[in-house]
Formats: sequence, C-alpha cells, structure tokens
Amino acid sequence: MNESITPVPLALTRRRFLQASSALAALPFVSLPAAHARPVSSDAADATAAMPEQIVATCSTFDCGGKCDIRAHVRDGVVTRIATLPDEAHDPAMPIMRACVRGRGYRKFVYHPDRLKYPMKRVGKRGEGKFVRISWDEATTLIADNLSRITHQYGPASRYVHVGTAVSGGAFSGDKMVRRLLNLHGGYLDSYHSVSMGNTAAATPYTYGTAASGSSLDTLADTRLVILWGHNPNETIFGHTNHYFQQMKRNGTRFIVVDPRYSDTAASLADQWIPLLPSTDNALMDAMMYVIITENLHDKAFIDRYTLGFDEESMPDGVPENESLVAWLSGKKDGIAKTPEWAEAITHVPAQTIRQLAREYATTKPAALIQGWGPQRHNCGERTARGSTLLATLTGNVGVKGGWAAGYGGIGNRKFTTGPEMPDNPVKEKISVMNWVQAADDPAQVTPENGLTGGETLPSGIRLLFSLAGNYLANQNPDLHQAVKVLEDDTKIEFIVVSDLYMTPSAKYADLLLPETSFMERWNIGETWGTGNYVMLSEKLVEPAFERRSDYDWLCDVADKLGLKQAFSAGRSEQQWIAHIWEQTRQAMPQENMPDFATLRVQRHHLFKSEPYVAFEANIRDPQNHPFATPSGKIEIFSKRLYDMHHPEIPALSHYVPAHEGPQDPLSERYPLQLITWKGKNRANSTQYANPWLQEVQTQTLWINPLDAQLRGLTSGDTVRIHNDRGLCQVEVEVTPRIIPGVVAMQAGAWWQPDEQGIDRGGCANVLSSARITALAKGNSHQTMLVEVTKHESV
Ligand SMILES: Nc1nc2c(c(=O)[nH]1)N[C@H]1C(S)=C(S)[C@@H](COP(=O)(O)OP(=O)(O)OC[C@H]3O[C@@H](n4cnc5c(=O)[nH]c(N)nc54)[C@H](O)[C@@H]3O)O[C@H]1N2
Ligand SMILES: Nc1nc2c(c(=O)[nH]1)N[C@H]1C(S)=C(S)[C@@H](COP(=O)(O)OP(=O)(O)OC[C@H]3O[C@@H](n4cnc5c(=O)[nH]c(N)nc54)[C@H](O)[C@@H]3O)O[C@H]1N2
Ligand SMILES: [Mo]
Repeated sequence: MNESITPVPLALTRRRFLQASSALAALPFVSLPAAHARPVSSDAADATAAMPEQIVATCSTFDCGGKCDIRAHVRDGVVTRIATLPDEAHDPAMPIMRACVRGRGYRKFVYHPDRLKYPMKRVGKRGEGKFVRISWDEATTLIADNLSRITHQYGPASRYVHVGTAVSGGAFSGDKMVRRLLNLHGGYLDSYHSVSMGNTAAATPYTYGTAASGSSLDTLADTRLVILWGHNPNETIFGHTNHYFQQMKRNGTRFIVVDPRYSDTAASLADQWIPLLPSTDNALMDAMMYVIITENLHDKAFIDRYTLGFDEESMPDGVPENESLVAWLSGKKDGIAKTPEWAEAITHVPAQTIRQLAREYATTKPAALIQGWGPQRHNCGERTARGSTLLATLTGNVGVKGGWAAGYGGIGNRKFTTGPEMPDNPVKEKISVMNWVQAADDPAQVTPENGLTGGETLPSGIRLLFSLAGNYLANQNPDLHQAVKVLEDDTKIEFIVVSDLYMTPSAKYADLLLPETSFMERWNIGETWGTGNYVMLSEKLVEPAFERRSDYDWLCDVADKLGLKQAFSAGRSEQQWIAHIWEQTRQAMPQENMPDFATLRVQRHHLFKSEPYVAFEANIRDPQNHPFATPSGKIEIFSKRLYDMHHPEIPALSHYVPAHEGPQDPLSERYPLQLITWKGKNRANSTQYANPWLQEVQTQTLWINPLDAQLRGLTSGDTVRIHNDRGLCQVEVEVTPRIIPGVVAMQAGAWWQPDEQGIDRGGCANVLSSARITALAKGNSHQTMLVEVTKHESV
C-alpha cells in the first residue's frame, strides 16, 4: 500500500488544479487519450516535459455511501497513481472527503490481470464456470434472440433484472438502461425492497407517515449526546458522516455505540460501548422506555401535543384496553413489566447500564439516537427500526435541531440527479427482491401474502435474467445454496446474462458473461448518499483495453437488433446521456444553482448549499398546518394500521418479539452462537474482493469471544468450521473481546469458494444465512442466523 501515502505533488495548488481541469474541459469530449497527451499548462517547461501528467478529480460509482474525492494521475492513457483531495484544494464550505483505503486501491481493481477481457458463452453445466470466447456480434445476437423467443413464449413478465448495486452510486448505468430497453420492449418483472435498508423504509412510515426521516448532519453541531445504534460509519462512510462526527467529537459531544461488536466506529468515537445480543434491540429499547416513563423523564408536553397511543387516554377508536405503550411496558397486557432486569436476561446488557443509558438519553437535550442499517437487516428489523422512532418521540427529539427522528431514511430535502428517462413498464406485477428464487422455481408460490404486488398470481416464472454489476445470484443472496440449486436447473431460468469485471461466484452462473468497463473507462456522475452533499463528475479517464465495453454500449447493439435503437438511445452517446441527465437535473432543481455541464467539467463537483434540514421541523412548529402524514395526523406510537394486520411479528407498538434464529429460538440448543456480518473497510460488499492491496488490509476471519473460544478449545489462527443446517464454512478464527459472548462475526462480501465437498473456504456468510422474509416489509434478514463453531484439525 505504499502508494496510498504518496503525497500530492506540491505543484497541485487549487489554482493549478482548476487550470488543469479547464484545459481538459476545453478539449473535445471524445478523445481523452489525446487530451492526456497534451500538456496541461502553457508553461514552456511543462510543455517539453517528457511525460506530461493530468491530475483529474473523480470518483467511483460503487455503493459505499461516500464518493471519495480521488485524484487520478493519468499519463499516456494510463492511471499511474491515485491520490486524494489535497488539503490546500479543500473548499472550506465543503466537508472533507479524503479517499479511504478502498478509493486509494482503485488502480489494482482496474488494472488487475484477472479482469474479464472478452464476451464469453457458457459451455459446461451452468455454474461450472466453463466458458468460451465469442464475438460481441454473437453475444448481442444471442441476447436479442433470447429476448424475442422467451418473451414470445412466456410474456414480458418472464424477464427479470437482478440486484446489482456496484453501479448504483452513479446517475447512469447498465442496470438502469437495461430496464429502459425492456420497458420499450414490452416490460419486465420489477422488484421492490432494498436489501440495504428496506425494513427501515417500510416500518418508519407507520410512525411518521414517511420514510424520509433523516436530518442533515450539519444540524448536529450542538448535540451533546449521540447514540450510534448499530451504526459503523467509520467503515461504511455514509456520505459525510465521519467528517461531522469527528468535528463533534472534538467539540465535546459524547458518543455511545450500541453494537454486539466493538466496531472501528466504537474504537474511534465511543465514550461508551454497549454490546448486546443481536436481534434483541427492542428489549433494550422497551426497558429504556420503561425507565424513562417510570422515572418521569419523558417529554409530556410533546407527547400530549403530537402523539397517539402513549397511554390509554390517547388511543385510537376501536382498540380494546391495554394496548397503549404504557400498558405494554407496565405489563398490563402480558403480565411482564419491561424492567431493566427483564431486558438484561434477554439482551445481556446489565440492568444498571440500561438505566444509565435511558436516563442519559432522556435528560440530555437535545440528543440524537441514530440507527444504522445493520440492526434492521434482521428478521425483526422492522421492529428495531420503529423502536428507535418511539424512543425519539418519548424524549421529544423529533423535529428539533440537534435531535434525530429515526434511522437513516432518505433525507427530506435532498435530491440528486434525475437519471435517464424511464418509459412506463407495462408489467404491473412486482415481487419483493426476496421472491426471485421462488419466482424462478415455482411461480405459483409467489402470492400477495409473501410479497407479490400488482396482481394475484405471477403471469410467468422468471425465464430470462440480467445481472449487471451484481454478485447477488449467489454470493450476496441469503441462503445461497437454495438459490444456486434453482440456477443450476436451466429448464427454469433459460438465459442468464451477467456483466462484471471479474469471474465472481455469481458470474459462474451466467450463460453469457460480458466484460464491462470499469468506472474509470466511462462517463458518469457520482452521487453521495442521503446525508452527503455533493455530486461529482466521474470521468472517463482511460480507454478500455481488450474487448471490454460499457453495458450501455452493447445494449445499443441489442436495441438495434430488436429494431429499437433510436427509441432506446435517443441518439445519445454515453457522454451525451451524462450531459443530458445533468441538464435535466439542473432544470429540476433551480434552487440549487447548479452549473451547466461545461462548467461542471471544469469544477468537477458541485456542492449542494441547501439550508440545514431538520426532519419534521414544520410538523412540530406548526402541527395544525403540517399534520404528520399518518392516518391520525400525529406521530403514531401505536399504529392502528399495524394492529389491524393481526400478526404476532407486527406488533402495533413495535416492541420486543423474539426473532426467528435469535437467542431465544429453541434452535439455539443445537446452534448456540449467533452469527452476524458487517461491512468492512476493504471492500464495498464483494466489490474489490480480488484487489490484492485490499486483501492485505483485512483478512477474512471469524471473530469469537475468548469465553466461547475457550469452551471450544480455540486460539487465534486455528481453523474452524462454522455450520448450521444450511451450510458449512471453514475459516481462521480470531479470538477477541471485541465481540460479545454468544455471538460470532465475519465480514460480509467474501467470495464463496466451495471445495470438492461443498465446504466454503472463502468465508462467505451467505452459505449460512437465511432467506426468511420479514413479516411487514417482505424483506431480507441476512443477519439473523444461528450456528455452531468447531475446531477443524486438518488431516
Ligand atoms: N466499507 C464499506 N462500506 C459500505 C459497504 C461495504 O460493504 N463496505 N456497504 C454499503 C452498503 S451496500 C450498505 S447497505 C451500508 C450498510 O451499512 P450498515 O447496514 O449500517 O452496515 P453493517 O456493517 O451491516 O451494520 C452496522 C453495524 O450493525 C451491527 N449490528 C449487526 N446486527 C446488529 C443488531 O442486531 N443490533 C445492533 N445494535 N447492531 C447490530 C454490526 O456489528 C455493524 O457494526 O454500508 C455501505 N458502506
Ligand atoms: N451476509 C450478508 N450478505 C449481504 C449483506 C450483508 O450485510 N451480509 N448486505 C446486503 C446488501 S446491503 C447489499 S447492497 C448487497 C450487495 O450485493 P451486490 O449488489 O451483489 O453487490 P456486490 O457484492 O458489490 O457485487 C457487485 C459486483 O459488480 C461488479 N462491478 C463493480 N463495478 C462494476 C462495473 O462498473 N460494471 C459491472 N458490470 N460490474 C461491476 C463487482 O466486481 C461485483 O462482482 O449484498 C447483500 N448481502
Ligand atoms: Mo446495501
């Protein structure tokens, strides 16, 4: 990693940088290599330099929350070095977005010898990974022919576009454009639910009427207490979160981290770490509410004015007695008072710590309880997400500067680029992302009860599938064994098109495997996530080598073969699409004073200078004119809509209900350890898994607490086998007090590498995870699984 500390050349002052950018911008778009060959300044010495170098501010379009401001050094059509935003070029009005370790490693991702080079067709059995090189003409003809044949036979609802997040950080992508093409060609089976935060998104509106419940982070400057609840932004970035949190830390804000793991965020920010058993968060929340209310620390005026369902006096009509929050916590309904002692037995957080946490949260004004997305990627995830909205409500932290209403949903005032225009999809049925395996295997089993919307039955099974920039056919999909079993049967899905840069575990299931360009080889606009505030040009820096092509490029050929070329492309090149999208965005957001595209090409990023934004500020300031978008117009502590679902896993109050495969599941007698995964610093999901520099940053090990290790005779470095009924995985163990006893953890996104016996040697947790669908959101629960760990003596 020696390049990661290479200083930016002194010559690169902000003025010089702007000159450099404008010199490049003045050149014709199409011939970047020529542009790079030209000197960037008229300075005679530079002009005669043997190897003039261009330094370009750019970003990747991966799905990791932040768009690092990287500085690509380009010489003779090659990216020779990646530096980052130099301090002297930093605009003080803008949060610092220095490249993290992943950003600095990009060259090894782009220039890796293992990158796919040519279009390839499967020759062996599906999944075997045997392919032969074919021409692009053959590849695009195969796609066009299969699209026509399969659609003719099964209808447009037989076509599916799979999860592919690696390009979701950009305004333009093959993943978006293939949907455009399919819509123009009769439509496709679309899906809903984000595996990232879909459970939060589905649950939050039951409290506030909307999922857009996040504030801008600049409003937290005076917050005295922040509780990061299953939130690890030190690694996951989330826009400019670290910039603001580090500033707050310096200014004396107290941070508490609630996480089964002592995460990097806990290590760098926390004044206090509160570990708990995964999926028991609601028990901790219930007990906190119990303490707050019994000690009279709740904000009574706020509750009276803005909420529904706190006590028996504030319940909606048509609900029997003892359904209110107070009744629940005091045990009027089930005979169990939700005391800290009750919660200690469930969560393993000492009762006294629960009392202290509750008191601190309720008496520090304002305080922000910010939930990450790890706690909601569980099969109790909707309850956990909504639980924190109740705590924020009881303490009057909603709609208040410095408070925080909920987990990270969308930020109310934040809009990014418009994206390419999407014609209507004629297919009205939609499935949850969790239904796709079943929709391929036995479509009759996909019903409105388990996720189908827009119809009573599926018109067809999935027969043709595009996976562009995803590793979700296998690797990232929960319970990957049941998915690949269906994929292996090519009488079910008949044609699978995958585009990637690498031969990933999912790519092996392609019938047609296409080598896409990397973000450095095409045009895009990078967007920070919800809390971030800039967009950035992601420029084509180098020409693609071998026969790599952007997805848009080959989609144009397919469109041509289907007679849809003009309708699909609107006559635009990729770069013209980017200019077009930018122009549309600019017009849609006149208040943001966005520069025109030519100016963007000079300044390269645009900072949103929106006013600081506090979610629900208007609803709290003026409730008469700004009621909450709930049925009652109030913040609904008790949700009649949830109540009417009469489902034991969808309590109207979002209180604790033991999770399937949680610590109270009888299955824990056989599999006594909970396994969770986290998003580590050296890759974005599985993207960059093969990057050798990033492999050095962190090796794939299983974290286990010394107590659990001792019980199993384990020391660090031992090889262990992790197993449950779904799979078996063999990795090295790391004995560490950074994880609570009873829980083991592995980084998410390692490549699945089954040996001859089917034992995964890569450390891919999805051989063990469950495909159980969450009750309310019909979403994923990647994080809730029970396992046992045993020492493996190699023979
Ligand atoms: N470096 C890096 N950054 C990323 C990504 C990446 O792969 N690498 N992925 C990106 C993507 S796609 C997404 S969706 C986001 C995801 O961001 P998150 O979902 O917030 O990230 P996770 O690491 O899954 O979870 C955050 C924390 O929750 C903890 N946790 C797990 N289960 C529980 C629980 O039951 N209770 C509590 N209290 N805590 C729990 C984990 O230990 C972890 O530290 O990150 C994005 N950023
Ligand atoms: N156990 C467990 N599983 C999880 C999660 C978890 O927390 N734990 N998190 C879930 C979440 S939140 C998410 S978002 C998903 C993510 O799952 P995916 O959406 O599958 O994302 P990646 O694993 O990053 O796979 C993206 C693939 O795209 C490729 N790629 C990168 N750049 C490009 C490009 O420019 N063009 C093309 N064509 N390909 C490119 C990469 O090489 C990589 O193989 O995983 C989910 N799976
Ligand atoms: Mo995600």
